[in-house]
Amino acid sequence: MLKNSQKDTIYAQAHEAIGAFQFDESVVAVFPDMIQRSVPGYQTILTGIGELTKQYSQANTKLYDLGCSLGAATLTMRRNIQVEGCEIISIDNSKAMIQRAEEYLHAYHSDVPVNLKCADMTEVPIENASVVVINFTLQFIDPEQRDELVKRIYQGLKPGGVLILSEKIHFEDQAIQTAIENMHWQFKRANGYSELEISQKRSSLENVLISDTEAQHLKRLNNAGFTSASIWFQAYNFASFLAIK
Ligand code: GEK
Repeated sequence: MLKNSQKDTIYAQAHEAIGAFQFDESVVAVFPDMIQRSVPGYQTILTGIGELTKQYSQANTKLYDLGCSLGAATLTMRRNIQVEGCEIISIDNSKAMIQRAEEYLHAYHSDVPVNLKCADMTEVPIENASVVVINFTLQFIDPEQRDELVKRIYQGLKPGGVLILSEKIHFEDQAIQTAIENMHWQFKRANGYSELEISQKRSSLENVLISDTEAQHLKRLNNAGFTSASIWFQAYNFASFLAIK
């Protein structure tokens, strides 16, 4: 588990214009605090990723953490591998994230090699994989590129391998969408975010975080070839899917 760094106050003051959200140095500095106070169930999902890594990592294979940020999922995967000859490949396209992730990962000892790369996850080859994690990052990828990426992951997985995909989701039914979105905002208020922070963050994520519904995710997973796919955890509008090859 990553230690809390600085408190996230990025949107605490009124901004004259809200630019599109970027994973730059100011976000990196507050990231562990930001994600814990914004994503309900984040810690439980990390614990689940560890459990699933224990169950599904296969000897002499690769494990991927795509959109790794500071490496929280990488750390829990690394701690839970119980077979020989594994390597973790962790990818993020923000240089500032990868630099800080290096420091976090080196702070703990492990015999499992981690290959941290600053790259676009849509361009990274996936091969000989037993576990692929995308923890809250597919939502930032151009929707037109999502099917292809999930297909390539399916093809790069060994039989019995898994994709663990966590995402913010939305609901077709407008009344349900409103109710659950309100619960998420209440979660943020309870974690100390003000109305101004919530609304400015919301504007900055518009057109940057493009969510799908549960049905869209399951259809994409099935079309890619995964016959077994289901949500294994959900807290409000944040869900994690398990797909088994
Ligand atoms: C965690 N998984 O703590 N290629 C690679 N990385 C990308 C791309 C891309 N095309 N687009 C965005 N990113 C982490 C949390 S955060 C989720 C993931 C959030 C990266 C981006 O730089 C950022 O670090 C990450 O995806 C999303 O378990 O902030 O809501």
